[in-house]
Amino acid sequence: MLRIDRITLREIRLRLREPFRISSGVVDERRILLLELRDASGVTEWSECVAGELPNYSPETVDTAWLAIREWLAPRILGKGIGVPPEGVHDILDRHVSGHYMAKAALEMGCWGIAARLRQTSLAKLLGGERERVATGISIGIQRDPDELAQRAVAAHAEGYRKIKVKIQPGADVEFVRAVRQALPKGTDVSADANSAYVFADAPHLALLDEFGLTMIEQPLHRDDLVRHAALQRQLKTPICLDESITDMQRTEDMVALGSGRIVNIKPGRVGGLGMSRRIHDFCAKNGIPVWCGGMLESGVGRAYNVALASLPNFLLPGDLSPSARYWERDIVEPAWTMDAAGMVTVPRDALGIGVQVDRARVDELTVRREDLRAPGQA
Ligand code: OSB
Ligand code: MG
Repeated sequence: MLRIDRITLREIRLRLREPFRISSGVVDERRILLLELRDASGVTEWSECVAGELPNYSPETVDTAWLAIREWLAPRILGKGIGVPPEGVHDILDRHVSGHYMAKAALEMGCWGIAARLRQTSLAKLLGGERERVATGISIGIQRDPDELAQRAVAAHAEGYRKIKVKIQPGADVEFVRAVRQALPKGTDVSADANSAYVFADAPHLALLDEFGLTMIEQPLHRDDLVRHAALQRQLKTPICLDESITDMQRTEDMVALGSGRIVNIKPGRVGGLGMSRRIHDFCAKNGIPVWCGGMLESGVGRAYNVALASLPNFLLPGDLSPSARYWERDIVEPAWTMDAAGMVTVPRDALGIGVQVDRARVDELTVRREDLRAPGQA
């Protein structure tokens, strides 16, 4: 059993080394919501809420997540006995609270981190992860022109990344992808992510991407549009991968039933946590759908949860699990996340909990707001 008696919410600001542009917006300084959970035994662990600054990728933001956690979600687990492993947390948080997946996930994942520490094991082992190292790809934001993008893709490939994903949008797609494909060695794993920038009428245009042999095109259409994704998939040779659309089990089942895509990007923050990530993973494995772990420009805390998850067996494609130095001058964890020359990240299987230590002094320095939530009657 675990029993969370205090949750400290903090917002920190962390500047990206360079702005990251996707079809729906750009971010240069991350507002990161961190949670520090304390078990009644005194054990503590950190988790991260992946909500963004603006409701462009998802309806949630840092501010809505803070509100949801404080008002509706944290009170459901504070002071309550929770089984280990904490598979039941998802349903406790989900009952009669719709949406707010990222807020739920931050709490749910924190419970997994605490549970691992209580069991004196690593998060990766507690989850049932098997890999000792996981393959990583890079997600490159939209650039000024095709040459600039191609240069970045070449540099990333030289660093060892095993998948090059480029963000696309109308006006920055076919010629950009062509430049990347031409600049990289034949056979390099290249994919494109549209973050819902297209509509179904763009199908003939998107079919122009087929000639580049992409591993996938990620989320071309609106998050709610599984029906048109299925129609689009029938017109494309390139496999569609769904990201924003996959928020729970039903959506994953519907994707498979309708044929809305052939690959799934799992982000634990987007689906309400690690328990649901694992259920989606298992369902996809049974249905022959490869999955990979997406990223949300997390700090080293959020990355730890992603890396542990990506060590499960059906994570068959490289994840967006770039090392700390890709994002930050300096991460908030020790050790910082690194990638070897073969594009592999080591899973901290033999460490306790999430496997990295938070640099508390630095987090204190970066904190712009803080709130302690406690179980009723708790000091
Ligand atoms: O669609 O995968 C996405 C970042 C923010 C919002 C959405 C996405 C992304 C990324 C970044 O692609 C992946 C990473 O963390 O490196
Ligand atoms: Mg995506």
